[in-house]
Amino acid sequence: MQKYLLLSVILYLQIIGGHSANPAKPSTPDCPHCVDESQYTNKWTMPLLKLGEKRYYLGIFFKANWFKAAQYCRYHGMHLASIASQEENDRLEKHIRDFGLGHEHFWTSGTDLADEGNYFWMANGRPITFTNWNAGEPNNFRYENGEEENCMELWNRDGKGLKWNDSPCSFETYFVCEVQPI
Ligand SMILES: [Ca+2]
Ligand SMILES: [Ca+2]
Repeated sequence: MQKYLLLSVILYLQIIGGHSANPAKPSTPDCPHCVDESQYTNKWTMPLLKLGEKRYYLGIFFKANWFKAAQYCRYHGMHLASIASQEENDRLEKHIRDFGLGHEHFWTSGTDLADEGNYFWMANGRPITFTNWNAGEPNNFRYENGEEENCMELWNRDGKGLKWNDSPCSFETYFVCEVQPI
């Protein structure tokens, strides 16, 4: 009996120790984009980027079509990103540019797959209110294989910054995941 009691105490101490061995790392002047993950430690183990009130994960280690990018975000408890305001747009754009990836394409959760011409954010189901489309977009370009453009990406097409463009959902590129506010 004593043996079991001792075992229980050891297990208990290991559990307590496990929690305290993983302290939060809040933002500091040296690491302005570090995230205080204390309340997320158990759910998100990925390096999150804090910009304003939102937390993102930049998918830049592999390129994926829109669906696989969305799947990757979901697998890690997130969604492809939504952009609700100029501030969110500017913060994200600045970070991607500062990261040296301003020339790349990034998937967001914007799509008109359900209803051509009516874009909404798959991340939260909300219609798009703030917009940042590039000139002439979304143009729903139709390709030779019949595929049209139904998924929204950020792309610096003509040196005007990371504007929005509708692109074929099968296109493989980088992506931005976001943590949904609790
Ligand atoms: Ca379309
Ligand atoms: Ca387009």
